[in-house]
Amino acid sequence: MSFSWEINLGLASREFEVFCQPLLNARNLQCTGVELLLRWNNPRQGWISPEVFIPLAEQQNLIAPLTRFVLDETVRHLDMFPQSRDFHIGINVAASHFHNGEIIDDLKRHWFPSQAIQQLVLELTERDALPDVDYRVVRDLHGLGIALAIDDFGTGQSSLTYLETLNPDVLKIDKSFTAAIGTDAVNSTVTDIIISLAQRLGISLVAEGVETPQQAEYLRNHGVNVLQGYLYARPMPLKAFPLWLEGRD
Ligand code: G
Ligand code: G
Ligand code: MN
Ligand code: NA
Repeated sequence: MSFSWEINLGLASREFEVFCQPLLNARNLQCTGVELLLRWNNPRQGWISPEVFIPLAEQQNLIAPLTRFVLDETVRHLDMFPQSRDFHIGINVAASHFHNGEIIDDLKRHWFPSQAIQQLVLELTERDALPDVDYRVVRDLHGLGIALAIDDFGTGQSSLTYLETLNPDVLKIDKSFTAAIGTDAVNSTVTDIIISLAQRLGISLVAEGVETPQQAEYLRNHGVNVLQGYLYARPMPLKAFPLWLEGRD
Protein backbone atom coordinates (compact mmCIF):
# COMPACT_ATOMS: atom_id res chain seq x y z
CA MET A 1 0.00 0.00 0.00
CA SER A 2 1.52 3.33 -1.02
CA PHE A 3 2.13 6.06 1.48
CA SER A 4 -0.06 8.63 -0.28
CA TRP A 5 -2.87 6.10 -0.26
CA GLU A 6 -2.33 5.64 3.51
CA ILE A 7 -2.54 9.39 4.15
CA ASN A 8 -5.65 9.79 2.03
CA LEU A 9 -7.26 6.85 3.79
CA GLY A 10 -6.19 8.30 7.13
CA LEU A 11 -7.79 11.65 6.30
CA ALA A 12 -11.01 10.02 5.05
CA SER A 13 -11.26 7.79 8.14
CA ARG A 14 -10.42 10.61 10.53
CA GLU A 15 -7.34 8.88 11.93
CA PHE A 16 -5.57 12.21 12.39
CA GLU A 17 -6.08 14.28 15.51
CA VAL A 18 -5.05 17.81 16.39
CA PHE A 19 -3.22 18.20 19.69
CA CYS A 20 -2.19 21.48 21.28
CA GLN A 21 0.72 22.60 23.43
CA PRO A 22 0.41 25.73 25.61
CA LEU A 23 2.69 28.78 25.35
CA LEU A 24 3.26 30.72 28.56
CA ASN A 25 4.17 34.25 29.53
CA ALA A 26 7.69 33.87 30.97
CA ARG A 27 7.04 36.22 33.90
CA ASN A 28 3.59 35.34 35.24
CA LEU A 29 3.23 31.91 33.57
CA GLN A 30 -0.19 32.83 32.19
CA CYS A 31 -1.09 30.90 29.08
CA THR A 32 -0.76 33.23 26.08
CA GLY A 33 -1.62 30.74 23.36
CA VAL A 34 -1.17 27.28 21.91
CA GLU A 35 0.64 25.55 19.08
CA LEU A 36 -1.44 23.01 17.19
CA LEU A 37 0.37 19.74 16.44
CA LEU A 38 -0.91 16.94 14.24
CA ARG A 39 -1.02 13.34 15.49
CA TRP A 40 -1.73 10.19 13.51
CA ASN A 41 -3.10 7.09 15.20
CA ASN A 42 -2.98 4.68 12.29
CA PRO A 43 -4.96 1.51 13.17
CA ARG A 44 -2.77 -0.56 10.84
CA GLN A 45 0.57 0.64 12.23
CA GLY A 46 -0.13 2.47 15.50
CA TRP A 47 1.03 6.01 16.24
CA ILE A 48 3.14 7.43 13.44
CA SER A 49 5.35 10.36 14.42
CA PRO A 50 4.90 13.66 12.55
CA GLU A 51 8.67 13.63 12.14
CA VAL A 52 8.02 10.67 9.83
CA PHE A 53 4.77 11.54 8.07
CA ILE A 54 5.19 15.32 7.64
CA PRO A 55 8.35 15.09 5.46
CA LEU A 56 6.79 12.23 3.47
CA ALA A 57 3.58 14.20 2.99
CA GLU A 58 5.62 17.15 1.71
CA GLN A 59 7.35 14.92 -0.84
CA GLN A 60 4.02 13.52 -2.06
CA ASN A 61 2.23 16.89 -2.29
CA LEU A 62 -0.08 15.92 0.56
CA ILE A 63 0.94 18.56 3.06
CA ALA A 64 -1.79 21.00 1.97
CA PRO A 65 -4.60 18.46 2.60
CA LEU A 66 -3.15 17.79 6.06
CA THR A 67 -3.00 21.50 6.83
CA ARG A 68 -6.59 21.89 5.61
CA PHE A 69 -7.55 19.16 8.09
CA VAL A 70 -5.90 21.19 10.88
CA LEU A 71 -7.81 24.31 9.71
CA ASP A 72 -11.11 22.33 9.69
CA GLU A 73 -10.50 21.09 13.22
CA THR A 74 -9.43 24.53 14.43
CA VAL A 75 -12.61 26.19 13.17
CA ARG A 76 -14.73 23.39 14.66
CA HIS A 77 -13.06 23.65 18.06
CA LEU A 78 -12.57 27.40 18.46
CA ASP A 79 -14.65 27.24 21.64
CA MET A 80 -11.80 25.28 23.30
CA PHE A 81 -9.73 28.49 23.33
CA PRO A 82 -10.15 31.88 25.01
CA GLN A 83 -11.73 34.31 22.55
CA SER A 84 -9.29 37.12 23.12
CA ARG A 85 -7.12 38.74 20.47
CA ASP A 86 -4.16 38.25 22.79
CA PHE A 87 -4.57 34.48 22.81
CA HIS A 88 -2.56 33.09 19.89
CA ILE A 89 -3.32 29.95 17.92
CA GLY A 90 -0.19 28.69 16.15
CA ILE A 91 -0.53 26.53 13.05
CA ASN A 92 2.42 24.86 11.32
CA VAL A 93 2.37 25.52 7.59
CA ALA A 94 4.77 24.28 4.89
CA ALA A 95 6.49 26.94 2.78
CA SER A 96 5.19 25.15 -0.34
CA HIS A 97 1.64 26.04 0.75
CA PHE A 98 2.49 29.72 0.22
CA HIS A 99 2.92 29.28 -3.56
CA ASN A 100 0.42 31.41 -5.49
CA GLY A 101 -1.18 32.46 -2.21
CA GLU A 102 -2.79 29.03 -1.84
CA ILE A 103 -2.69 29.30 1.96
CA ILE A 104 -4.70 32.54 1.81
CA ASP A 105 -7.40 30.88 -0.31
CA ASP A 106 -7.54 27.96 2.12
CA LEU A 107 -7.80 30.27 5.12
CA LYS A 108 -10.61 32.25 3.48
CA ARG A 109 -12.50 29.06 2.58
CA HIS A 110 -12.59 28.10 6.25
CA TRP A 111 -14.63 31.13 7.33
CA PHE A 112 -12.89 31.90 10.56
CA PRO A 113 -14.81 34.49 12.59
CA SER A 114 -13.00 37.82 12.13
CA GLN A 115 -11.98 37.82 15.78
CA ALA A 116 -10.46 34.32 15.50
CA ILE A 117 -8.56 35.01 12.30
CA GLN A 118 -6.62 37.69 14.17
CA GLN A 119 -5.60 35.09 16.75
CA LEU A 120 -3.81 32.96 14.14
CA VAL A 121 -0.04 32.70 13.92
CA LEU A 122 1.33 30.72 10.97
CA GLU A 123 4.57 28.91 11.81
CA LEU A 124 6.91 28.48 8.86
CA THR A 125 9.83 26.17 9.55
CA GLU A 126 13.30 27.36 8.76
CA ARG A 127 14.00 23.84 7.49
CA ASP A 128 12.05 24.82 4.37
CA ALA A 129 13.49 27.21 1.78
CA LEU A 130 12.21 30.48 3.22
CA PRO A 131 13.85 32.80 0.66
CA ASP A 132 11.47 31.22 -1.91
CA VAL A 133 8.41 32.39 0.03
CA ASP A 134 6.69 35.26 -1.75
CA TYR A 135 6.71 38.34 0.48
CA ARG A 136 3.39 39.42 -1.08
CA VAL A 137 1.64 36.45 0.49
CA VAL A 138 3.03 37.43 3.87
CA ARG A 139 1.90 41.01 3.27
CA ASP A 140 -1.63 39.74 2.52
CA LEU A 141 -1.62 37.57 5.66
CA HIS A 142 -0.62 40.60 7.71
CA GLY A 143 -3.45 42.51 6.01
CA LEU A 144 -5.88 39.91 7.34
CA GLY A 145 -4.45 40.29 10.85
CA ILE A 146 -2.60 36.96 10.78
CA ALA A 147 0.90 36.83 12.28
CA LEU A 148 3.93 34.96 10.96
CA ALA A 149 6.42 33.01 13.06
CA ILE A 150 9.69 31.49 11.89
CA ASP A 151 9.87 28.06 13.51
CA ASP A 152 12.98 26.06 14.41
CA PHE A 153 14.91 29.30 14.12
CA GLY A 154 18.66 28.80 13.89
CA THR A 155 18.52 25.34 12.30
CA GLY A 156 18.19 26.42 8.67
CA GLN A 157 20.87 26.73 6.04
CA SER A 158 19.37 29.82 4.51
CA SER A 159 20.70 33.35 4.66
CA LEU A 160 19.10 35.79 7.06
CA THR A 161 17.99 38.22 4.35
CA TYR A 162 14.48 36.76 4.44
CA LEU A 163 14.06 38.36 7.88
CA GLU A 164 13.81 41.66 6.05
CA THR A 165 11.60 40.50 3.17
CA LEU A 166 9.22 38.29 5.18
CA ASN A 167 8.92 40.67 8.12
CA PRO A 168 8.10 37.92 10.66
CA ASP A 169 6.36 38.81 13.92
CA VAL A 170 7.87 35.99 15.97
CA LEU A 171 11.04 33.86 16.03
CA LYS A 172 10.72 30.48 17.71
CA ILE A 173 14.07 29.45 19.18
CA ASP A 174 14.61 25.79 18.29
CA LYS A 175 14.70 23.32 21.17
CA SER A 176 18.32 22.40 20.40
CA PHE A 177 19.33 25.93 21.44
CA THR A 178 17.20 25.83 24.58
CA ALA A 179 18.86 22.52 25.48
CA ALA A 180 22.31 24.13 25.12
CA ILE A 181 21.65 26.77 27.80
CA GLY A 182 24.02 26.33 30.71
CA THR A 183 26.44 24.21 28.69
CA ASP A 184 29.61 25.50 27.06
CA ALA A 185 28.53 24.21 23.65
CA VAL A 186 28.72 26.56 20.66
CA ASN A 187 24.92 26.35 20.54
CA SER A 188 24.63 28.25 23.82
CA THR A 189 26.41 31.18 22.17
CA VAL A 190 24.04 30.92 19.22
CA THR A 191 21.11 31.15 21.68
CA ASP A 192 22.42 34.51 22.94
CA ILE A 193 22.95 35.77 19.38
CA ILE A 194 19.41 34.81 18.30
CA ILE A 195 17.99 36.64 21.32
CA SER A 196 19.87 39.87 20.60
CA LEU A 197 19.12 39.63 16.87
CA ALA A 198 15.37 39.44 17.56
CA GLN A 199 15.54 42.23 20.13
CA ARG A 200 17.38 44.54 17.75
CA LEU A 201 14.89 43.82 14.95
CA GLY A 202 11.88 44.22 17.25
CA ILE A 203 10.69 40.64 16.70
CA SER A 204 9.00 38.67 19.52
CA LEU A 205 10.66 35.53 20.82
CA VAL A 206 9.26 32.17 21.84
CA ALA A 207 11.61 29.54 23.29
CA GLU A 208 10.70 25.96 22.50
CA GLY A 209 11.65 22.79 24.33
CA VAL A 210 11.88 24.35 27.80
CA GLU A 211 12.40 21.38 30.12
CA THR A 212 14.13 22.77 33.24
CA PRO A 213 13.56 25.70 35.64
CA GLN A 214 17.16 26.79 34.94
CA GLN A 215 16.46 27.14 31.22
CA ALA A 216 13.27 29.08 31.99
CA GLU A 217 15.09 31.43 34.35
CA TYR A 218 17.88 32.10 31.87
CA LEU A 219 15.44 32.81 29.04
CA ARG A 220 13.30 35.08 31.24
CA ASN A 221 16.34 37.03 32.42
CA HIS A 222 17.47 37.50 28.83
CA GLY A 223 14.14 38.93 27.71
CA VAL A 224 12.47 35.92 26.07
CA ASN A 225 8.86 36.62 26.93
CA VAL A 226 7.13 33.39 25.90
CA LEU A 227 8.08 29.82 26.81
CA GLN A 228 6.88 26.45 25.54
CA GLY A 229 7.96 23.00 26.67
CA TYR A 230 7.49 19.88 28.74
CA LEU A 231 8.32 21.83 31.94
CA TYR A 232 4.85 23.37 31.65
CA ALA A 233 2.79 21.04 29.49
CA ARG A 234 3.10 18.34 26.86
CA PRO A 235 0.99 18.45 23.74
CA MET A 236 -2.56 17.35 24.67
CA PRO A 237 -5.80 16.62 22.82
CA LEU A 238 -7.80 19.81 22.11
CA LYS A 239 -10.60 18.51 24.32
CA ALA A 240 -8.22 18.36 27.31
CA PHE A 241 -7.14 21.98 26.98
CA PRO A 242 -10.03 23.83 28.72
CA LEU A 243 -9.60 21.72 31.86
CA TRP A 244 -5.83 22.23 31.81
CA LEU A 245 -6.35 25.99 31.52
CA GLU A 246 -8.93 26.04 34.30
CA GLY A 247 -6.64 24.08 36.61
CA ARG A 248 -4.06 26.87 36.45
CA ASP A 249 -6.11 29.75 37.87
O1 G B 1 4.75 17.41 17.66
P1 G B 1 6.08 16.82 17.29
O2 G B 1 7.31 17.23 18.05
O3 G B 1 6.05 15.33 17.32
O4 G B 1 6.32 17.27 15.79
C1 G B 1 7.42 16.89 15.06
C2 G B 1 7.53 17.79 13.85
O5 G B 1 6.33 17.74 13.07
C3 G B 1 7.75 19.25 14.20
O6 G B 1 8.75 19.76 13.36
C4 G B 1 6.43 19.89 13.90
O7 G B 1 6.58 21.22 13.46
C5 G B 1 5.89 19.04 12.79
N1 G B 1 4.42 19.12 12.80
C6 G B 1 3.56 18.72 13.74
N2 G B 1 2.29 19.00 13.38
C7 G B 1 2.36 19.60 12.16
C8 G B 1 1.40 20.14 11.24
O8 G B 1 0.19 20.15 11.48
N3 G B 1 1.88 20.65 10.08
C9 G B 1 3.20 20.67 9.77
N4 G B 1 3.56 21.19 8.59
N5 G B 1 4.14 20.20 10.61
C10 G B 1 3.73 19.67 11.79
O1 G C 1 9.16 21.91 14.90
P1 G C 1 8.09 22.32 15.82
O2 G C 1 8.54 23.39 16.71
O3 G C 1 6.79 22.69 15.18
O4 G C 1 7.74 21.07 16.74
C1 G C 1 7.59 21.18 18.07
C2 G C 1 7.79 19.77 18.61
O5 G C 1 8.55 19.81 19.82
C3 G C 1 6.49 19.11 18.94
O6 G C 1 6.41 17.91 18.27
C4 G C 1 6.54 18.84 20.42
O7 G C 1 6.00 17.55 20.72
C5 G C 1 8.01 18.89 20.72
N1 G C 1 8.26 19.43 22.06
C6 G C 1 7.51 20.34 22.71
N2 G C 1 8.04 20.64 23.93
C7 G C 1 9.15 19.89 24.03
C8 G C 1 10.14 19.76 25.07
O8 G C 1 10.10 20.39 26.11
N3 G C 1 11.15 18.89 24.82
C9 G C 1 11.24 18.18 23.66
N4 G C 1 12.28 17.36 23.52
N5 G C 1 10.33 18.29 22.66
C10 G C 1 9.31 19.13 22.85
MN1 MN D 1 6.09 24.69 15.27
NA1 NA E 1 10.66 24.14 16.50
